[in-house]
Amino acid sequence: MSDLFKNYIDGKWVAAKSGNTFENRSPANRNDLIGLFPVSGSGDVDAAVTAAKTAFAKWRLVPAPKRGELLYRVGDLLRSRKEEIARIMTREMGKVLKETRGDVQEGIDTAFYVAGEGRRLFGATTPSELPDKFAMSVRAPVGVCALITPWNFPMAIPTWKMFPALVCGNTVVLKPAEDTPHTAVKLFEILEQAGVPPGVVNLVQGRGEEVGAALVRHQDVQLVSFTGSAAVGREVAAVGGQQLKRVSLELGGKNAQIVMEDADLGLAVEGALWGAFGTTGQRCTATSRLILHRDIKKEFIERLVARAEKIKIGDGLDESVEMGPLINQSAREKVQRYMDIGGQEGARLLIGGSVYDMGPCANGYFFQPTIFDRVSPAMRVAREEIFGPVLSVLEVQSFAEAITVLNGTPYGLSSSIYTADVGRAFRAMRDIEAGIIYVNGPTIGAEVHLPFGGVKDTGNGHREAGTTVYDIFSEWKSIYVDYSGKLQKAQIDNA
Ligand code: UN1
Repeated sequence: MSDLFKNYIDGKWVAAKSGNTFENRSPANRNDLIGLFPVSGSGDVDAAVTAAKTAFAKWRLVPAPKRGELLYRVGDLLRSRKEEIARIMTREMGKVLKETRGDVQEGIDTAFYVAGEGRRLFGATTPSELPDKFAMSVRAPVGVCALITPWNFPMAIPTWKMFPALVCGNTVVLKPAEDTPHTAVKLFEILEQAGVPPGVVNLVQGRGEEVGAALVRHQDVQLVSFTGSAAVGREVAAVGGQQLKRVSLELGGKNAQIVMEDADLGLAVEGALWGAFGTTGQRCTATSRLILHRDIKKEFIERLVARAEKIKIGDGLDESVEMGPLINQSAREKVQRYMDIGGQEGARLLIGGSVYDMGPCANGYFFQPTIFDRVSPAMRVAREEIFGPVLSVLEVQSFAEAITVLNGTPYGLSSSIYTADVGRAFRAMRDIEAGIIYVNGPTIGAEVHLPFGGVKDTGNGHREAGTTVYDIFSEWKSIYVDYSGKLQKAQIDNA
């Protein structure tokens, strides 16, 4: 008998109305069945949204510092179960334990950071232009928020949406990725244990086409926060646009690391390895392009390849393993397709390029660390998000060309430059078109108290994390209090 998991709606664990379930298997070993999870539909979404709508009436009136205190409890519980959840996450989505511990840590960091915000959520007071009149702006909750999240950060991303939503006084329905339902269950166990009131947080498992779509079009959902592909993001935005719903999108990336001829090459090699092959290249912030100055290119590639060849591939639960599998069969097929595309376009394969199925890896979705050389900016392997351990190397002759090449993709999430020249570093900070820029560090590793998001096709202008996330999850109210006892006319009486 496999473990059978449920949705969490209105404070109760319930099966999907259909009674159907789907299997969740480990990407490191298809024979490892983790459990059965509900195949939900629009009826389940309706129940969850109704619960969230009802709960909103009370939750919005709970003082924000109290809402924050609940998040301190959630943070404490997450911390006490960090190792357990990291192991569950590695088993279910494949990245190595060190990284899943980091993923849970990101949830813990967010919990404590956001909990403190319960005593801030600052608005502004400002003088009125009229006598005996007071002016201020305050934040108000938006209402029922649908959170649709990916599998690559199954704790960090749901929590960095949910906790800010809650502290602002919203209620939420989470639809986690089909590949990581178990981590979501763990998060909800903790929310329940911490005492989050029924209906304030709801979990509906299932497919994006059914659950996600039903949430996005539901009339009682005021806000959709989605992290995933640009293709799905466009559909979410279209429906949200028709309904004039607030939609926050966090989409793809084609992030590049520039290495100039004056850089510390050892440091830059380490950065490229971590950025490209950490999380098996499956971060929105992963390094998928390496822009090398021609003077150091040969030496850099030799050092990089020598290190990449030694990366130990395997089950992430083995502490000695450095790179786990891809998430599923279709992800691996996609990466394989890009091997053909790169080859046909004239890119040269330096290492990798094939599935990895040695020994115990035969039953998982493993792929070799792969590096393409002789990539030019117009090639698809230089422009499209592959979401796997594939790095495309582009050669440049100058700093100006490096910046032009870095900016030459439809995306603008993360970026990096390695240089010892402070002037170049500042010019890069000014001229790079990306939401996140690292100087002498890899493209991955954003911290929770800075804005996270990107420009161009990476999103629609919002920034999660930091203090900017509250502009997603709250409405501004401008309030004027006239205590003059007479009708005062702005722009007229004081002209
Ligand atoms: C993602 O890539 O989907 O900045 C999120 C990072 C992590 C979050 C990544 N803190 O790499």
